[in-house]
Amino acid sequence: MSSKILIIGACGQIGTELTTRLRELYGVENVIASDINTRNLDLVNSGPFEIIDAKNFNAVKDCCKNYNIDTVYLMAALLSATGEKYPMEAWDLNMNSLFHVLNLAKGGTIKKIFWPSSIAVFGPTTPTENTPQHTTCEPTTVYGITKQVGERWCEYYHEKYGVDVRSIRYPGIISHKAMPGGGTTDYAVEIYHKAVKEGSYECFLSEHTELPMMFMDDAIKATTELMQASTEKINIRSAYNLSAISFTPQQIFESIKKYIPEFTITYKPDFRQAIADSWPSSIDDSTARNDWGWQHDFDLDKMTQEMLENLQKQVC
Ligand code: AKB
Repeated sequence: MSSKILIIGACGQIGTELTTRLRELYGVENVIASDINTRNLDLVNSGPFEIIDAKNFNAVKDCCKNYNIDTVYLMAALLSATGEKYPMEAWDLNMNSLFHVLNLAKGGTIKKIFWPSSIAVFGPTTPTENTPQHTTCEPTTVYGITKQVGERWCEYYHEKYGVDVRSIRYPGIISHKAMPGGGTTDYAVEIYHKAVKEGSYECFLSEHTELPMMFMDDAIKATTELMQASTEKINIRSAYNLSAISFTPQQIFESIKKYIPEFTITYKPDFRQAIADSWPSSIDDSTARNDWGWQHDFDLDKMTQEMLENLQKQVC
């Protein structure tokens, strides 16, 4: 039987587009999508799909064995804003799901893991501009703590048990297919939807809050390229810094206004402002660029054009 890929959390914002891309690369039948429910029916009906609770070790193990899974992409997680509301649930899901796949790899059931980390590993004591690959990481959110601890465990399992686990510190990801849920960077997706559908947006971050961001196509490209890179190119087994663009709510608003001049914005910062304030404004990803050749394609205006074109088609 040929080896296969399992995506856990396939119905989420990144999982949805990652599933499509991996199926293009490796064939529909070789990529098993899974999630805790069937909330994305297009995805559920587009190829092999299993309902799996990422916290259930036996469910993950049985699926890996039944399909002869070789590689797992673990995309299930509670993000920064939701994690602050449900700290124990975030710890439970984010840590136990990681241990399950690390232990399956340690035991030889699977061979390779992709696990996403995040800029949330950084905190107020981290240098905010061009944040280096190796720097102070004192996160102040539960989500950030799970990602920072997860990175340590990934490196530990690689060093001690030879587990081939690879990871990226994703910035905020912007896309027009599945909506993000429960993140602090979600405003940068909502703003496009509101611009197209309502012509105005009330932003939950202040106008000058600069954060690292990336268009989904770049995030998917980075993920597949990292996983395809030969082992000797992977020098970081915690998680790679990854960067594309940084902008503020004011700058994304101005970019949208070039195409929708009547668009208006107001600012009403909420609890997510403190989370955003604890994160860097830009990231130094030279290690990823040097090690496995990472390059981004989308700047702010190119992303805005792509987002508006696609969202306008959905409205028509
Ligand atoms: C969030 O805002 O929580 C996520 C992230 C930066 O990891 N998008």
